[in-house]
Amino acid sequence: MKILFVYPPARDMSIPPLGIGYLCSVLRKNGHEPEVLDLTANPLSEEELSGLIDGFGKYDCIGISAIITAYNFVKSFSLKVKLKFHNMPIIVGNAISNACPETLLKASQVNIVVVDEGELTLKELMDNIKSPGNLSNIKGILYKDKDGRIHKTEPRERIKDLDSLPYPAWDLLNIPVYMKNSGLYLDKGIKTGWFSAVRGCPFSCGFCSRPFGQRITCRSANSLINEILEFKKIYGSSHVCMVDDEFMANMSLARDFAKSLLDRKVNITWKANGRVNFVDEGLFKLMKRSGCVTLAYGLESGSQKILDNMNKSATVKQARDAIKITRRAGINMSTPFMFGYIGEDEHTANETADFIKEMKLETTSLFFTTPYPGTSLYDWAKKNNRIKYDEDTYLSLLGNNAEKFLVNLTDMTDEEYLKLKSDVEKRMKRSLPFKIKVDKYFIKKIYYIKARISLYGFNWIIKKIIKKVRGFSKSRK
Ligand code: B12
Ligand code: SF4
Repeated sequence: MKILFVYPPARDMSIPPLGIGYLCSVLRKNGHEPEVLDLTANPLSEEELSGLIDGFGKYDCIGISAIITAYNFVKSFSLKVKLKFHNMPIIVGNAISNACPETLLKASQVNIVVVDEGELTLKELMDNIKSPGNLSNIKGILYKDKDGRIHKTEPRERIKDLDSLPYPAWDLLNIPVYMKNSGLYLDKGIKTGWFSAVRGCPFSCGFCSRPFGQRITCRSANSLINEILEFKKIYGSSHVCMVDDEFMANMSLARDFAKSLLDRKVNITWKANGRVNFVDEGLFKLMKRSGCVTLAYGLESGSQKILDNMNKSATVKQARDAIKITRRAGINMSTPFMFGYIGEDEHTANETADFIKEMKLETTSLFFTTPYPGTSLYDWAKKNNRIKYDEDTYLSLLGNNAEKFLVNLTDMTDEEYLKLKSDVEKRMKRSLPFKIKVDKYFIKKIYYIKARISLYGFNWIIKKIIKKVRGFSKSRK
């Protein structure tokens, strides 16, 4: 069967859609013929896209990989496809499926939504795509029957042995485009490869929807390293980005990984997501020796009240200790914070600014808290009438605007809310130590130049200088 995977346009081009990569390799292994249309790596105009859709007759099925920000795209794209190919099955998977599967089936032309992991479910769907009567026997989906009624099948069991999956079909993923846009700044390795080793997360932060649920499954360190080496051989990468939300949730995997990188002399740098309650100085030093350059901690707030409201299962003290230990191990950190969670006020926002100042963090801006469907925060916001739009309008507004103020979850007026955010950010900028300001500017510049040289060769810098000199002399004439 021929399936076309569509990856919607998104603003961030730093990580390729690994989920599609896995699905393609599993389908290929089973005799199907997947292709990928990546509208993030290769954006198209409306006309170009319509032109392409005209040629969709050669596919047996269209699969869209969408997170909630692609809600609007899924609606308009599925309509365009159905207007030309009325009987074309359209399947959607990825995080949108946990967020609003029924709404999506009702509001769009999508036929089937695949929940959680896609490999086993999609393989079964493709084997049965010509006989829609069998859908009720396929676990892990919601589907619309010919009368428009929605049915939900039994949940699909998780894949037990992730090592048994083939490597993602990198050849279908526009790797060179993502390499150009990845880790241009504070990552040392620059030529990046992306890997997934841990699915699921045991925590229940109120703002987060975990696509793989609470149970954790992991790759083994050796299989992960085999994959990294294979990628390195093909693409010459020298840096690894572990994409998972919670790589450090399995500290023994992190230890095995670091040890094996050293034993097998892999010689790469790497970064991953950490959590302030998964910290161990000995392990971090080992990780550093193995090439770990950055850990990202979603610290979210410097106020214990807000962390508790978020159900973050972490304390400000743990955050403080984690920062100190990570620094002592010589590992860089990225530390995003949120603004405007339930209960945020001047006092809690200032606690966050004080914490950032005390810990000398680089952070100078705060993310708006946006309640995404499928989270307990969203349920709270709906119950308390904080969302001023009907569901369809709200989901459409989420678009690629994740950096926009959409919902006020606090007791402040919107004006007070925006003023407080801006005042606190100004304070954070002012209190940024001079050394960090200089580092931020120069280190970013240096890594940018290093990245370009590593991608385009030394000639890039010569051409750049010649262009600058020409531009300068023209402007003087
Ligand atoms: C890496 C990552 C990113 C990367 C890019 C991701 C990419 N290229 O796919 C970056 C950093 C760019 C990113 C950005 C954002 N992200 Co993000 N991201 C992730 C993260 C941590 C891992 C994704 C991943 O690669 N997983 C590994 C692969 C193997 O799994 P997968 O992609 O889920 O694919 C599997 C299934 O979903 C399914 N599947 C996938 N596609 C398809 C298609 C079909 C047809 C089928 C049948 C099945 C299927 O099968 C695959 C194999 O099992 C997830 C959390 C998570 N654990 O999933 C959040 C997550 C997807 N992100 C999220 C969010 C909110 C965002 C932002 C909006 C954040 C923000 N406020 O700015 C932005 C969006 C920016 C934009 N639109 O440009 C949310 C989505 C919530 C939701 N309900 O939709 C998640 C779930 C985080 C969370 N825990 O809440 N993100
Ligand atoms: S924010 Fe991180 S720790 Fe919290 S539930 Fe989501 S993935 Fe887990």
